[in-house]
Amino acid sequence: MSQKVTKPITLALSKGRIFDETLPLLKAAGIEVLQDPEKSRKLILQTSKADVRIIIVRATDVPTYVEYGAADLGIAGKDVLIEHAATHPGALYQPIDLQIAQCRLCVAVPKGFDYEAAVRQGARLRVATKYVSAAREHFARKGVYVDLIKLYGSMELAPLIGLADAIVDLVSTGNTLKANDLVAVEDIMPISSRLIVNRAALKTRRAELQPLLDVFEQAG
Ligand code: PRT
Ligand code: MG
Repeated sequence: MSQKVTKPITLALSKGRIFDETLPLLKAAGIEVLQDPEKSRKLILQTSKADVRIIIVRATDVPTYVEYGAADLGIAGKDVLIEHAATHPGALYQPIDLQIAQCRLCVAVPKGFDYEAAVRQGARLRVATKYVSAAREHFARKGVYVDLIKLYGSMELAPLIGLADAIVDLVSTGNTLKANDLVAVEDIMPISSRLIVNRAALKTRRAELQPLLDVFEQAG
């Protein structure tokens, strides 16, 4: 006689703003997270519901865990989802915009650099970014030729030391740009975080997932 062992529902989150802003949504569903990822080194966190656990992964890895079913659900920024979709189109079901971790994807240049003139003159701009797909699409839409330079962080540094003319980066308060004498010259798109769901889990575990989906639906 086989006894059915049910795997807990696994939600993939990144530490920091996404985790912090997801906590109140879980709380509203009566789900308390039992460890604090900033204090504990644990990467699998139990919750007050025995059938719901949280895994802590890098923000850019959240789509990968969900796509392959290691997590049933995840929460990731639209920035991360656009870059993931460029190489894994249609891999994830994205039902809900949770409106958390909001910011803007922008083009920024050093103060005093005449971006409009450079674009008008058809100069071939060097643009450093972590968001290569979103940036490529933006400049293609504008008909501007750019050489994209992929970086993994500290984009603000690139124009200051001559690696690039401009950057494409996320901006929330604007303090980071200001501190580095950069100015945002173009808004590409507003960014917020989305719930993503493993496509197979959505079919095979629908009944178990539905209460959580409902909670996030109300939040979004
Ligand atoms: O930090 P780490 O390298 O581990 O990973 P990550 O940067 O991908 O993760 P995290 O937790 O920093 O960001 C997770 C998600 O939060 C991102 O994918 C975005 O969708 C969203 N988000 C919201 C932001 C910001 N606001 C934000 N301001 N992500 C990054 N920033 C950075 C930005 O890149 C820039 O360096 O903060 C700086 C600008 O902030 P201001 O306030 O100075 O303008
Ligand atoms: Mg970060």
